[in-house]
Order: sequence, then C-alpha cells, then structure tokens
Amino acid sequence: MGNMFGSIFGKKHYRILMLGLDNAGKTSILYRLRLKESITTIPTVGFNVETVLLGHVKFNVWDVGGQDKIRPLWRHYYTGSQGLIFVVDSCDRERMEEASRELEKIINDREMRNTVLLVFCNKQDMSGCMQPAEIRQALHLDKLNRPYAIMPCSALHGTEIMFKSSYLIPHLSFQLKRYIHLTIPSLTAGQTQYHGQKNSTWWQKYDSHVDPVQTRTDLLNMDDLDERHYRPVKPVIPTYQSFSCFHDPIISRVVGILLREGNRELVEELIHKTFRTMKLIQIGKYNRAKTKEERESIECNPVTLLKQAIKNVTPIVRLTRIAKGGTLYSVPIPMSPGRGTFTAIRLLIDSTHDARPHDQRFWTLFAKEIMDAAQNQGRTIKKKQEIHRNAELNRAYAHFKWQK
Ligand SMILES: Nc1nc2c(ncn2[C@@H]2O[C@H](COP(=O)(O)OP(=O)(O)OP(=O)(O)O)[C@@H](O)[C@H]2O)c(=O)[nH]1
Ligand SMILES: [Mg+2]
Repeated sequence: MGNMFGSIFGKKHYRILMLGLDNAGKTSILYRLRLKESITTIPTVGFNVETVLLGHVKFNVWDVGGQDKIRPLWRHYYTGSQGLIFVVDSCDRERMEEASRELEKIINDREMRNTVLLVFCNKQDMSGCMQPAEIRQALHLDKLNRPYAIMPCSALHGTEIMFKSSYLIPHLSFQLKRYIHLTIPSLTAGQTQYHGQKNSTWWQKYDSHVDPVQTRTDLLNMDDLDERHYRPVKPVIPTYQSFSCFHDPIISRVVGILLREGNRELVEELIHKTFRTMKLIQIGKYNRAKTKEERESIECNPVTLLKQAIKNVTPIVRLTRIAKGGTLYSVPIPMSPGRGTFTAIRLLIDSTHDARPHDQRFWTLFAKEIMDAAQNQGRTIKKKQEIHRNAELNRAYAHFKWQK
C-alpha cells in the first residue's frame, strides 16, 4: 500500500503527533522508528521531532513530553497534524483513567477533529500488562465515532511497531482523497489564493490563530486570562522546517546542490558515505599519532571538517559583467555570504568531478577534496585563488560598479 500510495501522490510528508502520559515510552518508540534500535531515554521536557520513512511516505513524527506540567503545551502542536499516535503504558493500571481523560481532551479539540487516531499499547513485553481489549475499554474507545486502531507494541522489540505503523497510510490516503475532493471545486472556481503557505484557501486570511508559547517558563508564567487558553494556536514551527538532531543547514545545502533528478535519498547516502570515509581516515591518523599534541590537532568530526573546508574555499570577491560604451567589462565585486557558500560547495563538487583516478568512488574523492580544503591545500583552494587572481587582474574596472 505504501508503494502504491507513493507512486500516486509522489513523496509526501505527513505530520504525526505522538502524545501520552509521561513514562509511556513515546521517545523510545520515536527513536526505535528512526534508528531501528532501542535507546536509553530521559524524560522529555520540550519535544523531539524526527522524519521517519515508511515505504515511500515520510512521516514527521513529533513526540512531546507527557509530564503533567507540560500537558497544557500539547495543544500548541495540534495545528497541521494529520495523525495522532496516543501511547499508553500497558502496565500502568492506576493511571489508565488519567490517560483516558487526556485522550478525550485531545480528540475533542477543534484542531484534532479530522486526525487519524492510533493507540499504541506499549510495554507488552512485561508480564502482567493489560491486553489491548482491556485498554480499549479503559480508554472508552468504543464510544468514539471516528476511525481508530489500537495495537500492542513494545519499544524494546520494535519490529512489531515498524509493521503496524504502516496502518496509518491507508487511512491518510483516505483523508487525502477527501481533501482533494473538497479543494478541487474551489480551485476551478478560482477562489483559492496562496498566502505564503501552500494549499491555503481564501478564508484562511481571516485566520485567528495566535502565536504559541514555546518554553516551559513562559507557560508557567502565563496568566489565566491569556488568549491562548481560548483561541486557536499556531504550530510551533512550520512542517517543512526541522529541529531534528540529524538536521544541519549546511549539509542540507550540500545535498540540495548535489541533487539531480530529485533522488534525495541517494544523495543523502552519498554524503553519509563521504562522512564515513572521512571519519575512518581521520581515526586512522589519530591512532597513528605519537604525541598528545599531535592527537589533539586531528579533527575527527566530518561535519566540522566540511564546515572548515567551506569556510576556507569561500571566495571574497567575484566577477560580474557590466556594459560600458558598447564594451562588456568583467568587474570585481564583493561576494555575498549566501552566494559565497554556494560557490564554495560548487567548487568542491567540481574539483571532485575533475579528480583522478576516475575508477574511485565519488565519496572517496569527495572526502579527499573536503579534507584537503580543510587543510587549506588542494585543487579547490587553487580554484578559489584563481578567482581572486582574476579579480585582481580586473581591479582597474572596479569603479564601474558605482559609476553609471
Ligand atoms: N519494558 C519496556 N520498557 C519500556 C518500553 N518502552 C519504553 N520503556 C521504558 O520506559 C521508560 C520511559 O520511556 P520514555 O520513552 O522516556 O517515555 P516518554 O513517554 O517519552 O516519557 P516523557 O518524555 O516523560 O513523556 C524508559 O525507561 C524506557 O526504557 C517497552 O516497550 N518495554
Ligand atoms: Mg519522552
């Protein structure tokens, strides 16, 4: 189903909100889905967000801390969520009633009216835990008049979760069809306008959403008459941005520049292989180093090396063409920071394509170029120096930039 869905709608992002009482295992489930292994967690104070790929469909899964002090913050994450995963600790019989109350509060909210509900009965590996049928009764799910699914799982034995999460896909496809059905008539009637965000409709300009509170201290200091208690709240960040610990703007930029024909997963894999090669080379050097000072001078973090390389390779000037008296002159002008980063990455990639021998893999050559550039040596640095030299040769025309 995932494949079919992906081929019809292309690659899609869905925003899934994962809520539940504290200690239910939300963070464990999130990282089990993301890393396919169980990790040691600490109670979440803010939130974690990760992108999980299931079949061809990407899910942005938001895990928000469940301690009672932070529960009022949950509603700030409702807007734009297409799915809700409610996690319950199957062994926590005493707090089942509390979980039921919280779930009821969430699904009765206006913003969550159309979301798909999936209840995970976590910690099924422990003896004496409640069975899904019991939990369904305890959470009063029978009385719900919306589609939902309830399933046993264990964040410690994650294969079950991986399989079951694909349940969300058919339901979401149903939702999407309904959505398309609703928006197409208004599109043809020419009523749809775009206000920055895609798929927004004309009436959204009357949107009365207020800004969310993002920190716990602000929340605790919020008075009872604050408008956030009764008015719809904006999402904390737009869906296309990420706070994931795996996200880095520079790496995304490199991926974007290397990208061809939209195969982002392939490019991300190339970058990961480049980083792995760099790390292996640097760790080899580190282990061979004799003295402590020598060891300290070796940088083993590939991301730091990439950033250093980009910094070293960024030119400070560039040439532009200006017409004067029927002649085109190459005029040196300062490089803007954004364009400078782009040029640096482009130069690194170009010198990788020029590199010899050709029988080596891209990631090996790219890793070597980055490490050379981080040391202020190599082909890419020469290319930068060439740009500077050309600017120097044309310095006589520099005043054309401001003389009209
Ligand atoms: N036995 C067992 N323990 C689990 C399972 N899933 C999570 N745990 C444990 O439950 C504890 C709490 O897990 P977390 O993932 O931090 O819980 P949480 O829901 O994120 O908690 P908050 O961040 O406070 O909302 C951790 O000690 C986990 O090791 C499971 O499937 N089986
Ligand atoms: Mg947590």
